[in-house]
Amino acid sequence: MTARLKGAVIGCGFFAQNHLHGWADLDDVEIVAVCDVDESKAKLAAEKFGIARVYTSAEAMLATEALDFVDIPTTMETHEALTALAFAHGVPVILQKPFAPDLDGCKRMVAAAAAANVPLMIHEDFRFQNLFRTVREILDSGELGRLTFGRLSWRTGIDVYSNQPYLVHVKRFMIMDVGIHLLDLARFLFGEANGVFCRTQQIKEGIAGEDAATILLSHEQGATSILDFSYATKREPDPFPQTLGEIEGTEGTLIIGADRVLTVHGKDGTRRIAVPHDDRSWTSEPWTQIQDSVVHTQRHFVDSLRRGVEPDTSGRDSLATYALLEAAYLSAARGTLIHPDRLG
Ligand code: NAD
Ligand code: 89V
Repeated sequence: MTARLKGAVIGCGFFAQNHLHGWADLDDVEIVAVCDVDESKAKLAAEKFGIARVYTSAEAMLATEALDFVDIPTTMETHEALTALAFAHGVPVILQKPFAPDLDGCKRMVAAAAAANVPLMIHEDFRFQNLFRTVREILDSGELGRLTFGRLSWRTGIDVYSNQPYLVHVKRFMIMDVGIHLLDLARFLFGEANGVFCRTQQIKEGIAGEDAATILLSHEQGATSILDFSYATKREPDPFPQTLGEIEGTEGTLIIGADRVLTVHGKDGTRRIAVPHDDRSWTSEPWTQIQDSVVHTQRHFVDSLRRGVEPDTSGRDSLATYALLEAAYLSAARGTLIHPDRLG
């Protein structure tokens, strides 16, 4: 593998701007080409980030460029065709969430990556936030004892539809867009889950899918977790895009408070930890914690490629997250508890 990995970005839309900034922050990576079916977006990205070549066809780009990886921050309906192209050229992929419209699509892509022997990582960035790296360290220290309960809460009233207008039309909206982050976090913090109960709500009028949901998970290691998330919550100050909540164990409790303040109630009393941002030149509130996590996700992908190891949120690993998502939608439709391992 070359000293500086040569990568390309397919899709130069809204969130890709964070990806492009992130890659520019990694000294051992060079983005040599960008591609978008909308040429103006690809050209704009190339100019802004000093990228040599512009394409409007991913097929032409992969046939021309010698790439160490491609980054695909497009929306999910394009993922299967674009990953197939990369796999056909033996090029590793980092793919923005959501992985695919349903679990079967995720499984097909994992099988295609395995058949081509090509690494596939899902860009699932919440677990790479500074906040949740710190939470993980506290859990690993054993300070809270055996985990018994967790709540992860993500509620906002921001106008998500102006930056991401396609969300008005998607039938699987809130669990796919935000719930998937919390399902991944729940696995990261509490371990695998074997039971899912979910209730969805559509609060805003005129949208195609649910804009609020509450999920209850039973975890194999004994904890119960509750994930609640909404794009229809009116409150001031609006905590967007913060995940709040609490984690209880047999020896203590951790409160995930606003503005990245953690409060740990342990055997030795109470302490507070203020988790800082990275202080990057291009990040801005309220997005900073997510923007920082984009770079950490990319760093993990590159390090995994260099070491020849499977990344934490590989396509294969992410099947367990998307099985929970599928179970949540089924639970909401049926009104019953679903065991994700029995989905078939
Ligand atoms: P977008 O529509 O703004 O950008 C997608 C871009 O991909 C567009 O410019 C489009 O022209 C291009 N594109 C589509 N098909 C293509 C193809 N075949 N070849 C080349 N280019 C193609 O979308 P967005 O709002 O940036 O969202 C992209 C994804 O990022 C979504 O899946 C969304 O859920 C995700 N997202 C993640 C986070 C996060 O925190 N991780 C935040 C926001 C959005
Ligand atoms: O992930 C997403 O698509 C965004 C969020 C704000 C949750 O990061 O909507």
